[in-house]
Amino acid sequence: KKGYVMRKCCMESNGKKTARGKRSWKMYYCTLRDLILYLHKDDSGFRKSQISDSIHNAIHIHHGLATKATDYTKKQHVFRLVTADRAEYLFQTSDSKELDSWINTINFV
Ligand code: I3P
Repeated sequence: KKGYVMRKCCMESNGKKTARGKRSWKMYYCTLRDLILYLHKDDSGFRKSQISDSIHNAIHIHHGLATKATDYTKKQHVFRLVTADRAEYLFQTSDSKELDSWINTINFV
């Protein structure tokens, strides 16, 4: 699965709250492949200039869980992703269909 999403970091991999100044929403082109969510600046994919970016932003979803972020009311169509190493992210999708699709793809991949 691929597509543009907005992402906000909430917790780092140690379960510690993400530092102030690093909790803003950013747009990424997101690709799920081999249990890894790659976040690129745009859909030009694994272009050379983006390789370090995408590795830096890769999220391992094995033993992670995606759920609708019903408690987050500032934006619509948001899900929360908690990873096995206790990092936590919010992702905003374009509509409710995309929301369900991302959640199901992450949880049942
Ligand atoms: C964050 C940015 C986010 C905001 C976050 C801020 O500031 O304004 O949009 O999250 O609030 O810390 P910065 O750009 O300096 O990282 P919301 O959009 O969810 O309010 P937070 O501190 O409550 O996470």
